[in-house]
Amino acid sequence: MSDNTVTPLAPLTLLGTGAMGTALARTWLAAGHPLTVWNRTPSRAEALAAEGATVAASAAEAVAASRLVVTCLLDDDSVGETLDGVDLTGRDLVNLTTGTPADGRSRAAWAEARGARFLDGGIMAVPPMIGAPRSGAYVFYSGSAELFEEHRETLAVPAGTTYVGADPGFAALCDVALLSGMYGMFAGVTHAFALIRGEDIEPKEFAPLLVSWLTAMAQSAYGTADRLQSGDYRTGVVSNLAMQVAGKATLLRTAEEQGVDPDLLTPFMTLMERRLADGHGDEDTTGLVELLAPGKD
Ligand code: FVH
Repeated sequence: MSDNTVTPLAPLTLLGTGAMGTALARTWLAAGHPLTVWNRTPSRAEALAAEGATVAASAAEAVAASRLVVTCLLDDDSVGETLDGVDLTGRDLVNLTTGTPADGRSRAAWAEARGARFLDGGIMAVPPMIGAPRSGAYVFYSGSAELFEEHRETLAVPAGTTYVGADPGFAALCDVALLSGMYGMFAGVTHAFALIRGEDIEPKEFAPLLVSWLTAMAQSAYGTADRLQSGDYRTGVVSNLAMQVAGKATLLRTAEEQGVDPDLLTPFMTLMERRLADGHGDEDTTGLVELLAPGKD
């Protein structure tokens, strides 16, 4: 005889129904999780009520409704304001609000002092990627491993899950490190388009060339990682620093010829020159990490 019993999906509470909170909420509702939501501005939660969410009248009421409580608010201060005076005893608090590593660590201590287990999260996605199969969306998690294991399936509904350790600051650290890498890339893309601006080169024709070059060059991060871990910055070097610094003049002169402000380019060039002047011309750019973060090994 087959057992037709259906295990009910875990209920959860979500505080914050802004753009990201709403996207998260919709995936849990669509998957069949009982969901209680609260938002400071109640009108922003109304659409979710029509989709099956229970809208709580206060953050305290929302927190009381479920063991698993997810926050997706503007910043760490708004998390503090929202949960100020709310009883967190026995709750599993998952904070998907973007913050710094120090925010994650202090929020963990704060939550634990109030009787809650704590997991911090860094969302590597924009709202349209949430719940979209094959979008590549995922969330870095760090903090209580027990909490993560217990709620892993529920947390995996909106996006992939990557647990990066018990230190509650690590999710934010990985999140911000990836975002910082992204802004370096945006800077390069901006400078490249500025160079061709006003020339007889269509940006739309140039874009695929830029994307394929950056995609190929991004692979160099693996070599950088190998050298950082071995401490040997000379092995596996493909383009040495002496050659790259010599080429710098061409890049800067081209910017000048094209009437492009070199401000996005010069900080990196200056770092390369400093490392070369320190006698590291046979390395590649790996050693610049030491210049940016000295004395950390
Ligand atoms: N949207 C994105 O592209 C990024 C992708 C990566 C992750 N981020 C982070 O997600 C957090 C929430 O972002 P969001 O997109 O939902 O942001 P908003 O639509 O602006 O909604 C903000 C919510 O926060 C509430 N809120 C703001 N201040 C307070 C406060 N003092 N007390 C209580 N709630 C507060 C706000 O409420 P209301 O203005 O509607 O009343 C919204 O619910 C964020 O950390 C991103 O960095 C998103």
